Amino acid sequence: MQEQFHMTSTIAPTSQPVTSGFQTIAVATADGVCTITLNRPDVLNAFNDQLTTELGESLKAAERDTAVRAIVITGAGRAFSSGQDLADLKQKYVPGYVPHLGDDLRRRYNPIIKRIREMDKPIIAAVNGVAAGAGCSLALSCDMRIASDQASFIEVFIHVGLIPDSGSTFMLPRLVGLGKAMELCCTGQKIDAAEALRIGLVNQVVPAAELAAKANKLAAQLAALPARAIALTKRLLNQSMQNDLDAQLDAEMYDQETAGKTADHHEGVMAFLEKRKASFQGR
Ligand code: T3D
Repeated sequence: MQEQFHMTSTIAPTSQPVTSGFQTIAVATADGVCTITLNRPDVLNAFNDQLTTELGESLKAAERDTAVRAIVITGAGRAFSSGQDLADLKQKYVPGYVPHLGDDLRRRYNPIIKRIREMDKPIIAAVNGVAAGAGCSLALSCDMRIASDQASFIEVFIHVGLIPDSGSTFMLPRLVGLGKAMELCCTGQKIDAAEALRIGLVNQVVPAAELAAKANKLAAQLAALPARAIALTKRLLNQSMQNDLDAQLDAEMYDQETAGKTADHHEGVMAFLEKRKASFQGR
């Protein structure tokens, strides 16, 4: 019965080569899926200024590109990301220097996290290796996480005398509960992929060799579904974290009114009744 709702993608097959112009990330778009690869493998994809700038720019471009319907973020080499580049900080930490890490977050990290959380398009973290500090936060901020069996997660901030930032104190308790979040943040212990799955930190764990293909398959699946309904669903689920029931029921009412007017809703109903696969247009 549900079979009739299975979709066929009507996204024009497009395949752009890896975008040039970026040095610390690689971006490739094909068939509605934009894959952004953090690309400083020698330092486990640590975030220097250039990487946060390029990541921010690539997300903005993907958000604006109507050919992109889903995004995958992953890392090159053996890590997802080791967080802030500590060598960059060390360069600045000469006697008399007063760090303003709050400014740094406002300027570099927070806009990335907000864009990921607020953008209409679904974003998958394909966590290929260690995700530490702000690298862990980046993975947590995505809408779904697929981890390789080689992945691990560390709220490492405490080991450098910092608090969990880039949204970790927001996302982590919502994903794993307050007590577990407290434990992970205050001990800075590393957890492997199996434990991450057990506590609900990731959606699935796959063999390392299959990670890219599985993440791309899920992203392509999302890209072929009704884009407006996906966008509204993402927003509603995020709003539910702050809303009471009345407010949430109102929000559902409002957004269903919108979804009901889309061509994709009409197509989905017709496809079911005509016992054929739906062909969604993303409008
Ligand atoms: O600026 C602000 O606004 C503050 C914001 C802060 C946000 C944060 O993210 S704070 C947290 C910063 N990150 C860390 O403290 C993590 C540091 N790294 C590690 O603890 C470990 O590297 C890992 C647990 C992630 C992985 O360990 P392991 O044993 O697999 O690898 P490794 O040997 O430690 O690292 C491999 C190389 O990457 C090594 O370089 P080398 O010796 O081969 O030349 C190492 O120095 C380098 N590397 C790893 N992480 C970083 C890094 N270099 C610079 N910054 C890093 N974060």
